[in-house]
Amino acid sequence: DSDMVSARRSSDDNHFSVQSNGGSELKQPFLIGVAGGTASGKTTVCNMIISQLHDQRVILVNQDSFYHSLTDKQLQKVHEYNFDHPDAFDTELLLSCMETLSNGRAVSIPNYDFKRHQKIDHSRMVNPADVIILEGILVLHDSRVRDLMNMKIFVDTDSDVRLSRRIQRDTVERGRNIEYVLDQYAKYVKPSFEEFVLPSMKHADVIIPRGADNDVAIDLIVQHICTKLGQHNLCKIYPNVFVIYSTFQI
Ligand code: UZR
Ligand code: MG
Repeated sequence: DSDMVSARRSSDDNHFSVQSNGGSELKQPFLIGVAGGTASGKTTVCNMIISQLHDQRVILVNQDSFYHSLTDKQLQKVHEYNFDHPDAFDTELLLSCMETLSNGRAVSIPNYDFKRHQKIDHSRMVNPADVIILEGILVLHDSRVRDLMNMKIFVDTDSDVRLSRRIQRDTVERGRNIEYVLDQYAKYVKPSFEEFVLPSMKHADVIIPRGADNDVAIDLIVQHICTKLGQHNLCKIYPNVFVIYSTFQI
């Protein structure tokens, strides 16, 4: 199949470079994007996938980490800032971090403080892994980010369920008042969902209805990842075969 063919071909093309670096350039991680509206259960779906991938090294990257820091001027009018718009994110930085990770190299990912709406000084060093999951409302919006993904998932949960969860989370966990949460939802969250998040669903390979309640969908996704990783692991054997072969030739 196509994965095997490309692995074979690249081993052939890089006959000697494969020998010199042990074929490490072929150990490309499997990159998964998980999008969906606010409070759709994206994080829970990701954690369920991760807990079922026992034998793999998995890392989770959140699009929230790439929020732009607000300027003093924007902070004074924070109620008028649209955190649900694609421009709220530093997509160039997200793209370069994901490219680095998908090339199997470690990268430093920023940390974001939801209370201060600012990047935190210390960032998180993320090591390469077998599976990289990128989660966030708009991870399927930018075509360059989508093109890096081996699998694109959209978590499709009813809007009323999402709004009630959002109210719960923002009032209980983030100490916001309900008037503010509802105002934000009507002014920015819902319009941006309709304009940017929902249209990105057409790019998904898999749509999960009812989010984290859907055990069957999550099982199927994990099965698929394992199958693909099996192929990736097989691919990793090819460089060694070539190394032995070329050693004999010499
Ligand atoms: P999830 N968000 C904040 O509330 N504060 C911030 O500083 C940055 C983001 C919210 C944002 C969006 N909207 O709806 C939500 N607002 O985080 C996305 N207002 O996070 O996918 O976990 O719901
Ligand atoms: Mg979340």
